[in-house]
Amino acid sequence: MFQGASNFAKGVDSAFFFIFAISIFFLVGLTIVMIWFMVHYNRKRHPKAEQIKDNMKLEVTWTVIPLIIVMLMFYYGYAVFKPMRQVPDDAMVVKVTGRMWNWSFEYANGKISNELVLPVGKAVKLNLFSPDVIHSLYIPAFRIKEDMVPGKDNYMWFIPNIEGTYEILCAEYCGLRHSFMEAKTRIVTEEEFQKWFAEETPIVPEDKGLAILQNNACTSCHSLDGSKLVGPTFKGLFGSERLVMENGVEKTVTADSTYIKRAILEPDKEIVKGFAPGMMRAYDKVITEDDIKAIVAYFESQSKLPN
Ligand SMILES: [Cu+2]
Repeated sequence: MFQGASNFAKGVDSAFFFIFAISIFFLVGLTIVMIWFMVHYNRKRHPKAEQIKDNMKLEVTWTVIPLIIVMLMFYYGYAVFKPMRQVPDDAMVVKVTGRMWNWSFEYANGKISNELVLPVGKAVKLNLFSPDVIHSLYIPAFRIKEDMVPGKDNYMWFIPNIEGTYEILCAEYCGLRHSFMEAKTRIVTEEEFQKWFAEETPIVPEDKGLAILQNNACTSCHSLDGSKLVGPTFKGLFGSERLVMENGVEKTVTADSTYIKRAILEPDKEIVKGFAPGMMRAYDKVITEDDIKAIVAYFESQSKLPN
């Protein structure tokens, strides 16, 4: 028997098909009645219009039956929804950050990953966090979706039932690169998970800056290869001359460490010509002084590479 990819999959599908079947029944039923009325009561057969008033039996019937139907729909929906909000005590907790525009998953041991790796058959609670706008964590195969509202804590939980790789999407339109905001969840055996969990994510010292850029989704808008995305590319940034607009005045600045720091902390102060203002939020509460040093060091190291 089909068990579904998560503990909620079957329940959600049943509630959906229940409502779907009722909708199909009424679509077909109402269409038939409509056509029958059109034929039966057309002007040729009934040239004189007639006012029909009060039919207690009929009115009670068409009030009570729909009431029962919508209450049944409510019951099925609620019966499936309720356990989704009751997290078992032994659930493993993972903090999920959804930002413009990527996902990261932080485990109890501090491990941060761009992929949600979970052991099969174990309950997991995802604490949902958004630092910028509303996102929505959606795992279609598991039939779960929950909004992530900045400033409001939210969560979801589930038990993955079948090993495999499943898609994670953002289901709330969150800006230009919303459709690129995807990740994968990999459901593995307990042993594989423990092995992965204990592994350190290697961060090479030279790449610390790049890791910070990637973890904060900077590279979702600023390409590394020279292509134009939402913001100017990072390629060849360090030491280059940039034409920027400050308060409507054009000027040239050199992309040195102070410029890079300004661009991170006050992104709207100077806008590189050809790009729109208001596209990037200030990162003053997210990226620390040390992070900025690492980022600058990364850009500097890149500028020394042969083209
Ligand atoms: Cu989003």
